[in-house]
Amino acid sequence: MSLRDDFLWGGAVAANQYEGAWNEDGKGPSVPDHVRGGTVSAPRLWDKQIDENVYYPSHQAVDFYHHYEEDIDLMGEMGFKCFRLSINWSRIYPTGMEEEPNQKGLEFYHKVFRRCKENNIEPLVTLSHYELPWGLSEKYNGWTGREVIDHFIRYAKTCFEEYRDEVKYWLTFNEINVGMKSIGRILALGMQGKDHESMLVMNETDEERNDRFQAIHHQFVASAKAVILGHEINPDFKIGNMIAGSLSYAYTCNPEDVLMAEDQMNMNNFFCGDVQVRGHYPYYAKRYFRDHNINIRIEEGDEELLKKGTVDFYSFSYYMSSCVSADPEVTDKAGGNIFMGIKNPYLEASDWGWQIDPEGLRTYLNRVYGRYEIPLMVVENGLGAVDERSEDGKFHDTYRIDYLRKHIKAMKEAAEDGVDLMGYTMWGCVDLVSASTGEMKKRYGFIYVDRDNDGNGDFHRERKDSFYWYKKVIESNGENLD
Ligand code: BGP
Repeated sequence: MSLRDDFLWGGAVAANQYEGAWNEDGKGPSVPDHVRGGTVSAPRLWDKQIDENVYYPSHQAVDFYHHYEEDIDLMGEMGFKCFRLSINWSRIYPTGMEEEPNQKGLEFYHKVFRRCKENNIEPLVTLSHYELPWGLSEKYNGWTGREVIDHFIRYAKTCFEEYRDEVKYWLTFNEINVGMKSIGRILALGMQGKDHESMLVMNETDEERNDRFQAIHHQFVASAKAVILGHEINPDFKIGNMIAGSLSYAYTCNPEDVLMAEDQMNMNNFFCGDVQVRGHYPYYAKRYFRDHNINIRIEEGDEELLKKGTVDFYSFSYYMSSCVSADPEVTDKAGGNIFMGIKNPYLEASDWGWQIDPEGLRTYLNRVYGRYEIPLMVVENGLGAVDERSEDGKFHDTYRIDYLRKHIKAMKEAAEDGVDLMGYTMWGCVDLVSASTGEMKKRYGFIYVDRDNDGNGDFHRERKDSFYWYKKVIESNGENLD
């Protein structure tokens, strides 16, 4: 057997894309509640004031808030061992700044975790999945303000104490390395830009870039403090980081391309892991900061915290790979949500242009494990596709099964290679709102939800073919992939 007996099979979601009930039972607005729907060609815009006449996909999402029992039971039916979800920070602290938590918010997650337990499912909780309370974003320009660290730690402490006996596995920040790109300004860092600006902001001034790196530093410190605190509250906690897995290939064997690919791997992928696993900024940060005129304030004690607050395991999302080229003539771009590059002629792509690369997952797992030698977990992977109902009334999503099968095979190979792999949670196990485009049309799930891009539908759930397939995969611990 190539996978551990206690391998954590399951699925993953994020509160803002899944829960809905955006202003129920005392929840305050969060950054994504201010972001409109969009498409690949019409990027999502964000509004400072929520406009009653505008449709915001996160407001109802797919209504897990009122469907949690049914959803978790369906996950149980598939045999899930693990369910990755995020706690919506503004459900617990509505503006992020209250002294006392919102009891109704706390109670909701107790109910969720109890239901998981009844189904023998271990929760894996992300504390912050692009869900900064709007109040903090407004007051401090998001994570630019050092004060946000204290607000985050108060929230983390509440969660750790409250769910001490219900949750063992935690992640601090979802895809923390998204902040390494200007694209992460609003969603990952809660930094305010111009009203009605695209969420995928690509341009920034030098000063804005400096603020962005300051904000990332604050997240590093917050993450380290949370790890230290979590271990004090319950020494059995396993607390991980979460990286948007980005794999860059040199487009040719021209040494310039190779060097460029190395550089991208460092800056897009390894930078944050190096801080969170090794406990200090990587050697190449110095030159990058110098070359880009970046000067951040690292306060006394920060370095000590980074050193002490290293993570127990490394988790990541993996959807695609892309190429880089030093040749200005090579311009054929591949699609993607964050780290987009040049098209790879050897790969096919999804309907959204994301290049499908299962072998790349094996490469990635080996490279990361070789670098850090701590347990790894794939906490997001999957295929966003248009699902059409067949004439027999069912969803025959063979393309999704095919995608997952190849990635699971690659993951098993990596485990055979010797990589210490804890588990796999497929992204969007129940259809949910897309983060990059805000669409419902882009579906990932084993479970279909009746909801469309414009907010029509009654939220009822249906099993797709992949549901039955994944059940067999889990039952056989990954041996039966047919
Ligand atoms: C990751 C995010 C998720 C998720 C996923 C798929 O970057 O952590 O929140 O949405 O990408 O992306 P999309 O929803 O844009 O298809």
